[in-house]
Amino acid sequence: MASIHHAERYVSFKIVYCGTPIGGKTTNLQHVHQCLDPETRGDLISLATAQDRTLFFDFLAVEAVVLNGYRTRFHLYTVPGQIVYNATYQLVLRQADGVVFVADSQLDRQRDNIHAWQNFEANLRLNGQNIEQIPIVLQYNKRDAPNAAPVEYMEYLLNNGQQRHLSYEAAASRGHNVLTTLNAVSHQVLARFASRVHEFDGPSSTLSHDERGSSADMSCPPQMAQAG
Ligand SMILES: Nc1nc2c(ncn2[C@@H]2O[C@H](COP(=O)(O)OP(=O)(O)OP(=O)(O)O)[C@@H](O)[C@H]2O)c(=O)[nH]1
Ligand SMILES: [Mg+2]
Repeated sequence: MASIHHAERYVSFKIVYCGTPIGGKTTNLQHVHQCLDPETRGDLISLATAQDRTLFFDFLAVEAVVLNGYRTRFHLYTVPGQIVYNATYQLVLRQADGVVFVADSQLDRQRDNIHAWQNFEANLRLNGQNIEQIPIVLQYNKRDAPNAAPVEYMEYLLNNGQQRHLSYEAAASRGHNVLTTLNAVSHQVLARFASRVHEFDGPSSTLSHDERGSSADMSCPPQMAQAG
């Protein structure tokens, strides 16, 4: 849930990377960490098993646009993919302001993608949220894999509800479309915040109408810009 810190003059939001086990959630955060100016991001905190599977979660804080004197800070988390850690998954997902669902494009992972989506929906529900209430962006990762399924097929499997989500093709290990995905979900989170800002005991009175919806993208330095 968005929280407003008047003394330090910033608003923080929670964005959670869910998705298919070993689909590339941690790789997304690693790229964001590597790519952004250290002035605008904190350290990447990762708790992983010896096999590099996420044990609890990864965490990275990034700063973005300024809303009328208030900085915006996005707290990025990944959930653990292994089903034995589902209690942790649910806890990390609690009160998320936005979600990136990272699906694995490889043809033999499509069943796992569907199970992961069902598990995501179930965990949202157990937390008292649902997919209609929260900004969700889909990322079809590992597009570089030789056995990548057609995007139309993945859309049919995963993005077939009444409410269509934005979706991006990505290759997180090369950085392709990692920031594009993050910017898309943060735009949606800011837009939703702007529409509900009256509910907060926050800087609403100091935000003019235009400024509430304003946003600027997080971007890579020029030498990494092509990675997106
Ligand atoms: N070919 C390819 N491999 C990728 C890509 N993104 C991630 N990987 C690889 O996929 C494996 C799993 O990546 P992680 O980022 O650890 O996946 P995860 O979703 O965090 O995994 P869990 O936390 O264990 O569920 C690693 O070997 C990555 O290098 C990609 O775009 N293309
Ligand atoms: Mg991980």
